[in-house]
Amino acid sequence: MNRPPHTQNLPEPSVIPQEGWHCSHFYYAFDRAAIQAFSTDQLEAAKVEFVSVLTSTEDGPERLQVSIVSGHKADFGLMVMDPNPLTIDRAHQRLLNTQLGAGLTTTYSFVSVTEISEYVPTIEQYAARLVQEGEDEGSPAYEAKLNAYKQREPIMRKQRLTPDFPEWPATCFYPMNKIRIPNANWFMMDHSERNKLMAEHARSGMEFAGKVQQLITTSVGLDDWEWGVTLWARNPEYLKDIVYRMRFDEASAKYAEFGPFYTSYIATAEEVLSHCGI
Ligand code: 76R
Repeated sequence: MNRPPHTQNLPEPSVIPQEGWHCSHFYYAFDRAAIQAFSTDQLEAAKVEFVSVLTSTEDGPERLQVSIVSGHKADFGLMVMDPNPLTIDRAHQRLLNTQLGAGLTTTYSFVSVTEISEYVPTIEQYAARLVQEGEDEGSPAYEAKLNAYKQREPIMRKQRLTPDFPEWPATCFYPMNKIRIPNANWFMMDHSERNKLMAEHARSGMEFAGKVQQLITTSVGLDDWEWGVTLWARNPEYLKDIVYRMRFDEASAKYAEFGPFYTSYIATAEEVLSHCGI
């Protein structure tokens, strides 16, 4: 089909991002009154189906992680990622359509996409930053640091756009905004100033290497907040430590506001059922 000239360089209409994946966080609670109405046989069959729907990989999303939620905001959560937002939503609908779906209520959801932040330095920007920080261009130390970044950059890129989930027990999700009020408006600041604050932020994040992994997904235009923050920790105490540490970074102290925190523990579907006494 002939396209009008001004659209000829545009990609075909699609729900699939040109790079990266869609991401949804879903939270559910069991409706015990509804589940009590199940016969023993019905409940046993429903539990088998629940486990199979949450573990089957057929036509499923690229990533699906189940966790047990602390506190009464929810009983369990799913973090689901795929290039196709409908494949993600299908996983959620499929769960609601199981027999146990009649005994589930939805408590919260958050829709976002992955991206490479505009503040992640390119190789050239990283080289310039090394010089700014006092390294002599071409010196062995400069070359070593630059080479290390060249090796790390593609791995980081993949992990930001199409991440593997860490094998750590604790996770925490919260939405956040950068505020827009007089005298503290993130979006009115020069890029160079924002870049400086994000570099400070990244330095304090890197102090938690090996303890915390983060995935920042963007929800501007997609959900009620601007970003979703997913953290995984080797131990839940590091969740507290990193969030406290970052409260002192100007990017968070002055400009960030946060939504509800969902703290949860990675589990299998069977573990969710037995933990919740279903
Ligand atoms: O991607 C990178 O590793 C490059 C450096 C970096 C960027 C660009 C980085 C590093 N972050 C970036 C962007 Mn982050 N981050 C948060 C929170 O609770 C709070 O105070 C804030 C919530 C945490 C805990 C965290 C952790 N970061 C962002 C952005 C997007 C800004 C944009 O694009 O406009 C937000 C909203 C945000 C928020 N960050 C790191 C971490 C950690 C642990 C790191 C080190 C990364 C690593 O080496 O893996």
